[in-house]
Amino acid sequence: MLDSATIAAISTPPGQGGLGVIRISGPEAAGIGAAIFRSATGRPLRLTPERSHRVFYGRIVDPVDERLIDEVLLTWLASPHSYTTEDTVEISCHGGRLPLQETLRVVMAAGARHAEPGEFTLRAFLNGRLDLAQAEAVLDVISARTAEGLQLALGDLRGDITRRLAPARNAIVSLLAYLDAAADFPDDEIPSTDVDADLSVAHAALEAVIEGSRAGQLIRDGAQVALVGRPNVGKSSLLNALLRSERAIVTPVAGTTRDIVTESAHIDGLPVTLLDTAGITETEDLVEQLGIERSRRALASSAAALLVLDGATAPTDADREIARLIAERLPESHSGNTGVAIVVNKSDLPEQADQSAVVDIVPGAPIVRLSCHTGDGLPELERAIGQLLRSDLATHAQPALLNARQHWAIERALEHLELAGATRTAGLPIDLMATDVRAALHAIGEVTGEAVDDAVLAEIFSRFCIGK
Ligand SMILES: Nc1nc2c(ncn2[C@@H]2O[C@H](COP(=O)(O)OP(=O)(O)OP(=O)(O)O)[C@@H](O)[C@H]2O)c(=O)[nH]1
Ligand SMILES: [Mg+2]
Repeated sequence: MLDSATIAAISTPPGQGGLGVIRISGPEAAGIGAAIFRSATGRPLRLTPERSHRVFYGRIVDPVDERLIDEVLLTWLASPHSYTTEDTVEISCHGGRLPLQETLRVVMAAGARHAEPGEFTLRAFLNGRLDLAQAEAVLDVISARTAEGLQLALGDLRGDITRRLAPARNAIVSLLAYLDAAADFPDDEIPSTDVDADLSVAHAALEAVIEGSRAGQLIRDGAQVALVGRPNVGKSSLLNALLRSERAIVTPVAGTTRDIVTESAHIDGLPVTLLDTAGITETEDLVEQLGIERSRRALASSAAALLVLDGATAPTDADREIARLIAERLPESHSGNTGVAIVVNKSDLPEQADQSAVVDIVPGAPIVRLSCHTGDGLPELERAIGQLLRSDLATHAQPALLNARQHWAIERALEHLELAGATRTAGLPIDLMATDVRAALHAIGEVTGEAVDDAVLAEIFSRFCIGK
């Protein structure tokens, strides 16, 4: 699927900006650059390998009539030291629609064709500069939403996923060598690679990556946190305080929030979706009842919940009812993590009531006293939310960013290894294992790119933007 055409595209986003960049990659890149570029000195542009990685100042013109198009900087990257490994010219234009479109037009007229989405990265992959996992990490780098997510994506761009799969791959290859030899020379004494050891090394390495991907998913996609409590305790005020903006309506009237308000925030380095819910209480009001039903559902679908209490009033039946609803979650969560924090709000008010009658219903949940009005206690709550979300993860697994396709491929590799193990335990002929072990190797190859077909590649790279 690699063709030898020289491709070009505008690599910066549409709209106006300080700069806009046009990227040209392929064997004709230097010739096209020279055809449309006029240097300030009047000397012709010579883009030779010796002059790679230099920047030239000058003008882009339409070579047909020498009409001026833009004043630019042109960067020259000779093969193989470029993103695609091909000869590459990057033209930094003024960042407006016309300078870019006109420059692209003369680039096309000089012999380039429009790049497909992701085609530069596809070429980097096909030319062996990036493996497939690295190429896909480019998307994660571009779309990272938090500093931590960016670090992970950059790690993957430098080959982390493939490195982490290497122990599994090596064990499987050595196992296969043994199985093939055993099939070919059934009577020979073959120095026994320990089949079980190889299987378990491979299994453990793949499991670790899958475990790590739960952490990675949290860092990349974040988690949903529901704010629940009876009317008027300050759920909407807390949402606003966490967002540092007046997003939700706050009034002294109980039953203010009737539908769920959903907002994204960054809390303790994680992308978090906050759900402000309607206060839960027994009510005759139909609209309010519907809102309450939604609150219950929001609670069920969230990774963590904040039970908000009004520290200035004594616990009510409604508080206890909600606490019980929340406590139902407890047995489901892993590793001693309750998935719930209790927020005792309105700590600025002089009269504070004893909340133990509610708190005791949710044993083990961290309790944070705070005031949405003064902001006291907010940093503590943010840390507590971060801990709630993170502690649900396997403690040691190093985070990994896997997309759905990669995740699925590794799961499949694991399944095949388990089948291979079962074949062995059942005492079936040893060469029967080889089919599954080979399939496991193939599944790993789908992540690193050694075993993907063109249709899959086309699908993967179509998710990229043009010019990347
Ligand atoms: N003194 C004090 N008042 C607060 C605090 N937080 C919220 N309030 C007040 O409590 C009242 C209710 O606040 P809301 O945020 O609307 O409460 P809610 O839980 O969203 O209420 P519903 O939407 O009706 O369920 C408002 O008058 C707020 O100003 C606080 O920290 N201190
Ligand atoms: Mg509200």
